[in-house]
Amino acid sequence: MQFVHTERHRAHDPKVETYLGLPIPANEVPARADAIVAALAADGGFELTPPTDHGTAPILAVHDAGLLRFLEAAWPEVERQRLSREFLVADTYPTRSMFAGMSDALVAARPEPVAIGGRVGWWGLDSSNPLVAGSYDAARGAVDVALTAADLVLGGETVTYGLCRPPGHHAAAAMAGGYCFFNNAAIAAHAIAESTGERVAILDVDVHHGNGTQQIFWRRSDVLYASLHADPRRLYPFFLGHADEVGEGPGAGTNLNLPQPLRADDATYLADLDRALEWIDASAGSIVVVSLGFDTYERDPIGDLALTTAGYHEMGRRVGALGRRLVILQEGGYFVPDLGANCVAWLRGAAGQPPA
Ligand code: Q9C
Ligand code: ZN
Repeated sequence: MQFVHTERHRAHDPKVETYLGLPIPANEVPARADAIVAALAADGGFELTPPTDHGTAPILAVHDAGLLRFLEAAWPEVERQRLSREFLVADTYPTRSMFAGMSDALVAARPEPVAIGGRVGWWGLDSSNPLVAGSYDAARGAVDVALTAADLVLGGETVTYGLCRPPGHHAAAAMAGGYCFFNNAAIAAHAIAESTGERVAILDVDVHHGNGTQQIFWRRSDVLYASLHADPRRLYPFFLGHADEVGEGPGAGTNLNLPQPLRADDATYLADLDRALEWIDASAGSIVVVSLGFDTYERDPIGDLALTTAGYHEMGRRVGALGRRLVILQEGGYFVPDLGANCVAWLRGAAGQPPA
């Protein structure tokens, strides 16, 4: 199997994030990718392919131009103002209750702030998403990884893996957050839909609901979104990911959320995975984009489900058995010691190989 990876991710190297206002060691760190690359190399069945530069057009096909402008300008602005922070994070957000009672048109016409502290809240979801000197460059690299993995499948490969870092599924059209800056999977899915004219399905198995991906395709019928995730009443992103979110307008019925109970095990999870796979199978299309997270793992420090390494092999096997071509893109997963084994297990399953 070809896997797409670049060292560019290393530029995004936050040391701390904030958790309920206090600094904690960052979870989304370069060592995550190092662990996966080492395990894929040790397996021997994976061939490294570097990404090609796709420019900003595929990003702008999915994201608001203002988000891209902000992410590119944010760190230079921090330096220009000599803010003397090792990372940028917001403290003020345009929360929905602030606008309660105002007309949609008037709310939509509120201008973007000019101060960096206002802009980072304007374009952000949460304060646990540190932006550092190299975040923009790394995020551009992750998009190129996703698009190159998609190109390989469009060129005839049956399954490819893109080691995206930073991840992407919390990033909405006009919002970064949850360790995500650009939505790698959404950008790839949109590019595939454009290029094939076919319906594309996204299967999101990160422990967190992919609120950004759901938002981007909410009203679209050409991209399906199915997600298994911890019930948002318990876990980030807290405000979306419920089962009654099914899409609207032309996208009505094209969104499937399957919230999971606390400490869900392999059997519980795989039963709902089958529901998601049957739902995808019932729709036309030949390519599935997988948002792959290992924060469903029993030892993950920020997840609350209880999947195992053997469970990941079986999950990959069932997704591969759909018989569709797969563009598998990395999202979360924060228990670094077992990330490599979990990733190899999943990918070997998807390729129809036995566990290592
Ligand atoms: N104490 C992904 O897995 N909140 N993002 C973390 C930790 C944000 C996770 C709080 C979690 C975002 C791609
Ligand atoms: Zn996650």
